[in-house]
Amino acid sequence: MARIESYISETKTIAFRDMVENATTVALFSHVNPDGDTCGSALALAAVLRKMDKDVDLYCPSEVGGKLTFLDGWKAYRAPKYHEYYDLGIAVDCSDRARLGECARVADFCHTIAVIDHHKTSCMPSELSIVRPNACATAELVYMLIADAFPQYLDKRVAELLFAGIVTDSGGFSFSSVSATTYAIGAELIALGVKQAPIFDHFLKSTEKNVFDLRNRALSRAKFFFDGKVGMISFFASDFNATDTCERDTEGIVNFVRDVNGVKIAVAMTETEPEKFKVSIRTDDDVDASRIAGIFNGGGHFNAAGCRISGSFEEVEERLLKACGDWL
Ligand SMILES: [Mn+2]
Repeated sequence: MARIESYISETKTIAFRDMVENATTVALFSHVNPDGDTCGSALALAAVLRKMDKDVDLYCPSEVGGKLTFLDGWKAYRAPKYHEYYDLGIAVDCSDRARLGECARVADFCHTIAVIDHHKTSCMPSELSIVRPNACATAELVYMLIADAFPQYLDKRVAELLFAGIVTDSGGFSFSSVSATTYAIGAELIALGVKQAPIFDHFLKSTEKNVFDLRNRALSRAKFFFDGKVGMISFFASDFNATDTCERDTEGIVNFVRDVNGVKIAVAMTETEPEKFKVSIRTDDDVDASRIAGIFNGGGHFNAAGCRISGSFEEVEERLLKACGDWL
């Protein structure tokens, strides 16, 4: 089998290896509203670093729960020890400081910061930046780093965490961001003992009944504009109350709108506080979602991006529709 060509230069791989080897205490950071990629990647690194006898803490500004409890070691996010100082902080899948939320203050007390990320709009300040937007998941980059720098610690447990990261960010190896390299890494991980079917089922198919109810409420109110090229759904506090769900349960529902034939831009608005909305934008291959999100100081990937907008529902909807209309 052909060896997987790393996206990361030898210089950066060696710099990363040296940073890790020279550190005793390491803080790993996952982004706000965490997903399988940020947590799978951070937990895989944590497993490797612990085998090297590093003192590792995991930080996430949001609660790590729901589907992420499938990931081996997830409970470590609950009880970081809050060292006053870390030799090394590694921000994983985190495109800017704001996405660290209150954990940014922990990052401030790290002697050195390394960033491993694949967002197009990545701008997190660091001493070592490993940002490769051609990777479909940060887990791909973490695989490359571990395989080149610490291959002796790449075991089945680490492989499962990385596989979960790739599956969630690639829509099960289906998005246009997926490359031959993604499949090659998937094959390596399966060769290490990963059982793919339960991971696909868990992250892509299984749904709690209350999340199913939330999805039905939102989709039943979907609206379409510009001859069906733009589809919009919204989630309000009343939806979460009625179905006993929360913001993180909206994950992926917007894709049902994007999947409607003719839709080029799908938008989900989530009311996080009165007059404050978190916006998710999903597009087909003709439209750059990160540029639409950028109009509102957000960012992300070509086909998946987000931003936050304040205002009444009607105002925010109108501003978003105008931005979408300008792109069509
Ligand atoms: Mn990611």
